[in-house]
Amino acid sequence: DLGPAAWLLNGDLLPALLPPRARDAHKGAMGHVLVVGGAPGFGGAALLASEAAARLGAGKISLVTAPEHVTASLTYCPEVMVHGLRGAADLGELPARADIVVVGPGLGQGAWGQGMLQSSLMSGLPLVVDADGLNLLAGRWAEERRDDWILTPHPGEAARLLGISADEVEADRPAAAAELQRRRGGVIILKGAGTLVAGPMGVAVCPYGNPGMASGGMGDVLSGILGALLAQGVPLESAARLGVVVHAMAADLAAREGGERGLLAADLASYARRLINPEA
Ligand code: NPW
Ligand code: AMP
Ligand code: MG
Repeated sequence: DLGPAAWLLNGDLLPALLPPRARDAHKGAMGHVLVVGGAPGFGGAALLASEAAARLGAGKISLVTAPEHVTASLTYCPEVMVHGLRGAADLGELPARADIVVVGPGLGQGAWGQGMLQSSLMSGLPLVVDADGLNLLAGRWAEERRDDWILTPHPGEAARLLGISADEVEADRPAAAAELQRRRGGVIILKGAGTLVAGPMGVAVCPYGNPGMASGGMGDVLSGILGALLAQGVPLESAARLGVVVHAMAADLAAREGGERGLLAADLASYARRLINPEA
């Protein structure tokens, strides 16, 4: 048994997955992304995801974060509607107004994060689950399975979800990605050099990306990119493939200009924007 074959993703073909904007487009028709994360100490993660969602063309972005991060978030990215909430009980109508939820960047695994994940799961919306959202899925939500979510584990998070070591994940990445997809449904993005996208269409590998991406916040940007593509109507597995390629190719463009060392997660969004606007 050779295990799941991995198809090579081709960056030239993928921007065609994102339809051109109608002349009469308006922000209400371009999708509303709700980003949930940013527990105390991790405010940057959810902010990076929100900024990336804005740069990738989402019509509106709402960010739910810890109250202490509100002022800095508004200063950094005023296009984002920032809600500093003390707990999930204060979410109110926010999920009902959104089209898609990105939950997990900097979420933490305490009571605040658990309540936020529970509400996100109950929203009925398609989800992108990353970072601490995945760590919580590995524990309290071990049986949770969806067809309308994208999970974005790095090898450490994949190991927690599978109950094995990160070395074992790395020893057979296509098998780990396929097994996660079998258990959890939806689309699995197994990150790291040669990111894999496992979904109903099979397992695909991303040939782009570089070691400059080995720095904090890079994964949080990917989750925001995915949220924006889903909000604009790209189907789940296509959004996963397109998002992974745009994220990695953006990092390659950024590294070509400034080098790999010192590449920042926040550098990616402007390059990703160029990639999804090939006419620019
Ligand atoms: P090691 O270290 O080699 O033993 P964690 P996190 C492994 C937030 N952030 N190949 C690694 O193994 C996130 O959003 C906030 C192999 C280690 O065991 C989360 O909410 C930021 N192994 C929270 O912090 C910026 C690999 O995984 C473990 C691997 C914690 O997330 C940073 C490390 O992962 C961050 O995004 C690979 N390629 N990659 C902010 N600015 O606010 C990882 N591992 O323990 O899940 O910690 O990813 O930092
Ligand atoms: P995270 O660990 O969640 O911040 O995610 C890191 C992001 O950077 C993922 O999208 C990885 O695929 C990417 N990345 C990290 N290191 C490399 C590498 N050496 N080559 C290619 N991509 C990488
Ligand atoms: Mg991460």
